[in-house]
Amino acid sequence: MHGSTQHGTSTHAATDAAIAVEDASLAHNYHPLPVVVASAEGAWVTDVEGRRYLDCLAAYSAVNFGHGNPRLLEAARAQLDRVTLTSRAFHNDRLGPFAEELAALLGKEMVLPMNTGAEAVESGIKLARAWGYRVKGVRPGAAKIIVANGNFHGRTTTIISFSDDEEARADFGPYTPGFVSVPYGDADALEAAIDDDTVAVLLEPIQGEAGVVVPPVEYLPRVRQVTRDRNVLFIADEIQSGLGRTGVTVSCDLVDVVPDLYLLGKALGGGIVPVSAVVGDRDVLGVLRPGEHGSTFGGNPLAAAVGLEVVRMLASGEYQERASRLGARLRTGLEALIGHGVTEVRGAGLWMGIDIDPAVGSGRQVCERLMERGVLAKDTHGSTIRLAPPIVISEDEIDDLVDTLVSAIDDLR
Ligand code: IF1
Repeated sequence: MHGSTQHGTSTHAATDAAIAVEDASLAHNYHPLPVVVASAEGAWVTDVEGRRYLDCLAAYSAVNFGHGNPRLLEAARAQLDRVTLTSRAFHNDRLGPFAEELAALLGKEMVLPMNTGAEAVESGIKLARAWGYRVKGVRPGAAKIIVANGNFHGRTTTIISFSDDEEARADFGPYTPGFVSVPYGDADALEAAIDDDTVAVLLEPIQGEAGVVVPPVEYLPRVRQVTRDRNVLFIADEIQSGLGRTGVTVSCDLVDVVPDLYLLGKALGGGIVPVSAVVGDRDVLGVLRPGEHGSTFGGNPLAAAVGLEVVRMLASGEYQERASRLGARLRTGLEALIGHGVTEVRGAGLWMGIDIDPAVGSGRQVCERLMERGVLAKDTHGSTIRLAPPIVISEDEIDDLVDTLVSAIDDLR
């Protein structure tokens, strides 16, 4: 990468010092690559040694619009000088326009604003249960939600209760009941799991942490049909897959499916503030009564101002078109590596999961060599790496990325 030409210095003194401070005072719940980011712009970050890296993670698709996006920074700066937090005990003048335009963007009627993705998922679970008891007439306390094997929906104790990833759930019990897990991509298994107590199905339209797993094209339409026929809510977790990442506004658009609830997060905050939301129609979101759910920061004016600008940037379709066009270029480049250290390439738009031949090395080993060459990426389980650069990446940078991946793999062979 031309970022690597900045790698003249081989010193790591500032990096080592920064990491040492962290080691002493930070919980070790991550195993980060040994790079300490100090600044960032567009698709690039700069570390404390002054070395530049192409960011191919974009904070797990929370930085879809690039680091320091001028429109988003301007929206944030303007709001910082007005008001940033009121709580929902009072109205603020940014939340209404944000909710109205976000709902319109997705063809829905209402928005429940929260902060993190997990909060949006938890809110979706609470909404589905309340709808089940108050509208569908499910037996009190009996509500069940169907989820998919290999899911990742966040880190709260209820959410990890229905995870099948031991690393995410071990020693965090007792677990929340009321969830049934079925194989992802198998609509027959999902249909068979529905019973009179089922209130919802919760799915990622494309599974992120599982390795960017795209289901068969007929899967989501079948799920939509079955849930409609059985009066079960279809909740799409678009927290990682949404907001332009896959070349469309939300990934359900790829197969023309409209769920009952969209869960959004990550890029909704423009990479500046945590913003998440549940988006749906009045027949579901209308079940909530005052005082039944909330959050200190949910819907704060700073978050709403940034979220509103994100919605307006998506309304033009330019980011979706760009992700689709650049993603096709990236996919073509990556597919040429199959049989040369890569066994499979999956994805949609500008979101790729690449399986490295285990005989060559692990995903982590490839990511370490990518880092040495000026590219930052993250492995998921085992030997898969995920590429999700900011959508502002250029065609030349896409081409350089593929060349750098070839070099990193060759270094291991
Ligand atoms: C970490 C990956 C992990 C998500 C989907 C909800 C959430 C996420 C589809 C919760 C969050 C993040 C969490 C972060 C790393 C990343 C992640 F899937 F993106 F790769 F962990 F598996 N639904 N995913 O992807 O959103 O509460 O984090 O805002 O936990 O390390 P959050």
